[in-house]
Amino acid sequence: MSVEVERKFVCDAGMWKRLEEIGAVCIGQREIHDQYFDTADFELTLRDTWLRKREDSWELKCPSAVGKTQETSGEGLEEASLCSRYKEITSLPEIQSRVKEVLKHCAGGSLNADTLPGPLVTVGQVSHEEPGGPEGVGDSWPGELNLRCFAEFTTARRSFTLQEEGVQIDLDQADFGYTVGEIEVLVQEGEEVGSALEKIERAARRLGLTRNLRVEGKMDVYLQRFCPEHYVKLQRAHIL
Ligand code: TPP
Repeated sequence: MSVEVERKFVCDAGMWKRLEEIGAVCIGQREIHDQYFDTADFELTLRDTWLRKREDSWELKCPSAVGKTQETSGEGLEEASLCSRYKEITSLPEIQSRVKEVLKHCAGGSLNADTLPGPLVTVGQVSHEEPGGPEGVGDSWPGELNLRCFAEFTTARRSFTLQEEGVQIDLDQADFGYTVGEIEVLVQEGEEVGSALEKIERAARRLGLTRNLRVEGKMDVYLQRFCPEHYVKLQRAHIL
């Protein structure tokens, strides 16, 4: 399983030119439609667990302990504090079991995950329970877990690579009027994160980015605008 180490940055009007100057290669551009899901009490996101449907695929981002010990001292400290790291899970059965696990541990949780149905496969409007069967591709499963969509937006993304560094740089323009950049390195779980932080720091320096700046992600801005009460709760929980 891979862990995504990333640093967000302010994407100003000069960024395209700077990317070109440092030899970044454009590797594509696409529109991404995201729907984020949680319970009515936000039991997932308050545990820093982010379930989304991106186009037609389910993804779960959850905290990773990768490299935490390396952050307590040393030169990488500043870069480490600017970078987030999340496990990204894309296998639907694994996503479903992790989500159930998180909900099971929620105090006063609205459901008993032990009695939840197994993977579901939807055929037309009819859902069939298929324990151990093919991957649950039907979209009735979020409802079965009392999950509903709380955020939905589309992002125009342009991706670049700095091949010699092994980093990807994404410039994201969300349809609710927010633009942000991300420098990203994928690390295999269990691998050390120090070299990823160094790569990100080198790329950031080459892009002329100011240090010490925590930049808001798309979700920070979306929640501030459209779910301000939940945003405050996430801030109090030190998740955003
Ligand atoms: N943004 C920052 C700067 N810090 C965080 N801890 C989070 C977001 C929490 N978080 C982790 S994964 C996630 C969120 C909101 C879902 C969105 O991830 P993001 O990397 O913003 O979007 P992507 O690049 O995957 O489209």
